[in-house]
Amino acid sequence: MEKRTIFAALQDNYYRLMKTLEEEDQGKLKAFQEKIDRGEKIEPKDWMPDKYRHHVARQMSQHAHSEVIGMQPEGNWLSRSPSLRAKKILLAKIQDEAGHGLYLYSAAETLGISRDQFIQWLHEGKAKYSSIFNYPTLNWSDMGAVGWLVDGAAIVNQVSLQATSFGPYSRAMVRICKEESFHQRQGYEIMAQMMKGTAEQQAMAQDSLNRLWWPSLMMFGPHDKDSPNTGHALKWRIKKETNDELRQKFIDKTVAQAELIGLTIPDPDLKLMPDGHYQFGEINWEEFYNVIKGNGPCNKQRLAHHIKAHEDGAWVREAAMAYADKQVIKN
Ligand code: BYC
Repeated sequence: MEKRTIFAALQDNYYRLMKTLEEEDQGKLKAFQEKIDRGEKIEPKDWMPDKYRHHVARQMSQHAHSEVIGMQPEGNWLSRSPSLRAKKILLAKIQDEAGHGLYLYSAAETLGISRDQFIQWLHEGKAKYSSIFNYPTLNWSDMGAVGWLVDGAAIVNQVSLQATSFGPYSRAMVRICKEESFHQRQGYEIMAQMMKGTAEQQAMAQDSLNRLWWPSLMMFGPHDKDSPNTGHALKWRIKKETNDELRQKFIDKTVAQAELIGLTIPDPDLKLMPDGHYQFGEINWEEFYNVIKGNGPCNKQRLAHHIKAHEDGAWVREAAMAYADKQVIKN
């Protein structure tokens, strides 16, 4: 373990010593930009400016953390699923999220930063995960709303990210998107079932939508004008579309799905415009910033659970390392 801690400290220092764009070799920087502009992928062994490496590592690792932390609000309902069928489907979905986290950590590690380091940054509060997972899941219909809205929002974002410029991220997204569409459907199926049920079940479904609608819109991040990372992200094609463009796409496709099953979007300002897009009300940005600063309803619980699970699993990692060391000695 000692060796890994020293390695982590070195990596931390690397980021403090990161070159600015002005300090980079300008010829290489120009060739790098031209490659991106031609639509070619950047692969791990290709030259890239430190800032690009850092930007992609930040986004991918936060994405991986979101997948893993996102298992907690759903895991909360596994033992209380209303049928064996529902339980099996939810279990499969949660396992998929673990797999997504794994692909993403592995793809991010190709940038030269270890998974241990990413996790350490998460535990130290230096890395974020999606704000949505800091809200509680209070009843079974929240499982429907999470699948329908949270995975639905994630798909809109991730379909766009399939075309991202960093090769390993782009390829991970192709695979993840296939699974996400099953997740979105399982959530929508739960909501549709609830809406065919008793008045009480319908009220539960509407209540889930009321609580999770606005936090789902926040998943896309701040408005473009307040998004410090969007400039470089677009220039380097890390993001192909902006936060506001993706949020609009999500709203436009989700409103009709709500109406089809008799749900009402909790936004009195929602209005279909002649251009076919929905105009919508103001998002509570104070709430958003509060949640990403660590003060949401479940931030402390989510992180504490992750830290505990990580510590409880230390013996597995130590055993794997000891086994790997033995193999080196043997060969
Ligand atoms: N939550 O400059 P901006 C899933 C941060 S999981 C928290 O616009 P960017 C699932 C942002 O990081 C799928 N933080 O940033 C799993 C930045 O802070 P830093 C999750 C947020 O990167 C289990 C600052 O605010 N999907 O589907 O250009 C069960 C300024 O923002 C949020 C992804 O992770 C937020 N919502 O754009 C069920 C997608 N929004 O880092 C389902 C990958 C912003 O400078 N990520 N921040 O300290 C992205 O596409 C982009 O990173 C974002 C933000 C659109 C989220």
